[in-house]
Amino acid sequence: MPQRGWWKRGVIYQIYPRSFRDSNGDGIGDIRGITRKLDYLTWLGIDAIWLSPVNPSPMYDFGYDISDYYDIDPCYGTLSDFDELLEKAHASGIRIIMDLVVNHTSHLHKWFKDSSSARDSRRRDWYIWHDPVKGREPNNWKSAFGGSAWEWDPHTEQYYLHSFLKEQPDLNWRNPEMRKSIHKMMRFWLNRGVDGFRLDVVNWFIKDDRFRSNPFTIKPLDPEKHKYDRNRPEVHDYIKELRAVVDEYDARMTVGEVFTLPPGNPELSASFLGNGEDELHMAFDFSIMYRFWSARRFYNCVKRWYREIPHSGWPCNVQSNHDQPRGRSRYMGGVNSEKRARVAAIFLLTIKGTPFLYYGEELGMKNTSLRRNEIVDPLGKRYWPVYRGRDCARTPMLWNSKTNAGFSDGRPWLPVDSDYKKLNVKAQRKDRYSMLNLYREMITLRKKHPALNRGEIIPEIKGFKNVLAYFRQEGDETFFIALNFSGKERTIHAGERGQWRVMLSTHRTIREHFTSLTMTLAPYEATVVMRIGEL
Ligand code: TEU
Ligand code: CA
Repeated sequence: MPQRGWWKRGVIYQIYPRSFRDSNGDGIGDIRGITRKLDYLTWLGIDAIWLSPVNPSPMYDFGYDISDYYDIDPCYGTLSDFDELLEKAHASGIRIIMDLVVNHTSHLHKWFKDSSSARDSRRRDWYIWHDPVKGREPNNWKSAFGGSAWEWDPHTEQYYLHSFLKEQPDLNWRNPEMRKSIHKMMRFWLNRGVDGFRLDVVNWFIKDDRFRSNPFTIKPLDPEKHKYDRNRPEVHDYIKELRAVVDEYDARMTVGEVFTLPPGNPELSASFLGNGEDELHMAFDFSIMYRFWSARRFYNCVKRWYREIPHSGWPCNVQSNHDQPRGRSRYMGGVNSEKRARVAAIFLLTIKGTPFLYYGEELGMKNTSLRRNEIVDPLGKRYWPVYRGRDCARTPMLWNSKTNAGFSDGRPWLPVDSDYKKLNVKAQRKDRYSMLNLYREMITLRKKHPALNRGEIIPEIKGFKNVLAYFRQEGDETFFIALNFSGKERTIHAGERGQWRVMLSTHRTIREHFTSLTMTLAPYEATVVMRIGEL
């Protein structure tokens, strides 16, 4: 199904495979489970699935520690299950994006086994080894998951670097042979038909070649803290190499996770697009995920984000993923949390750039509250109760009101959210005014109208009195989107003339016509109108 640029028009849906649908009752979501739910995804109208890692893994970090890049973990199925998913998804017009986790492997990967077997092993230099300095760790680099980033290997008497768990040793991207193996592995999946990759922590691949210690600072969010172990400028040479591999194939895409502290760095994220054509197709900027609920703040985020995107590059937008609390909970609306989530949904699906949805977001799923003994995420286990980790946003998808919300016939690996009786796919499909149907309607409208997917965005009200309004335009199509982030009624006026009609709204059930863009928005109203003629 080649069609270049499909990813600019499409909506991408992230599936955390452990939690989507379990087909064999072992409590763990799997590939066959996803294949069975393709009907649902087709109905919803998404264009592609980004699948969090499904390769073999000892699961210290639930798949983000890969021990074999060429296979599928038995708990998720087999290679032929994967091929079946690919084939059936493609037949329904849905593309598959794999997670490419290549900053590190599992410590059980055969490359690391070889590398750590002896100082003169063939793959010694595929990982990052260092002698002690003054009898200690070579420098002050810290693991993102706590403690020093260096682990002592008593067998070969050197330290190895791990930016995450010690079970996730970092690959040495400066080694050309290692890179060739990654490229070969990418071709293996591209030849099988996958439509692209999401690159895990792409800004961490390259470390300082002199292993200088990071500047000492007591400010927890100081970017200087990671001056030498992340965001090294040389990384771009290797991203260009990687892009060239993907470009050997038709209509494939890449999206990079650019993870920084402080969170969200639009300039850095955009730098991974290169000149717009020679690095990644898209990169995440997480700024919005860390902003409090406010029209002005949201506006400023996207404004800065668009400003950084190179002329021939393309933005993508995201509000939730498997590492962050669920959007609906983050917006902290209390009794209005669902209303806020609806405004956020229309915002995400109408601003310029490819939207990424996280499974369950379309139902308005919230964080699940978990007890200490239910936590399995290594981060949550380590930092409880100060930080409870990421499990709260990884609980099973809610399909219906039956046992385990229809996720599994066995005991789910994480508890099912207690809201499931009301908040589930089956109930929401039937309810015309549900969150799910709002997402579906908006996705359908977005697909139908070029102005809403690839059109220019022209801001009109930039957060004044907590209202955001903008036009989207392409050819002779013009849309006007008005979002009331506040809990109060707001009357707005936009100067544009013409005849307009309501196409979608969280509040207006009648397809009203307007002859001027003066309207009173209900609290938390989100309305999309289209120009239907001249005045
Ligand atoms: O995430 C990168 C990352 O830095 C986050 O794990 C972050 O530190 C954490 O969420 C705290 O908010 C990627 C993956 O998305 C994540 O799931 C993996 O655990 C990590 O890389 C290692 O592969
Ligand atoms: Ca299973």
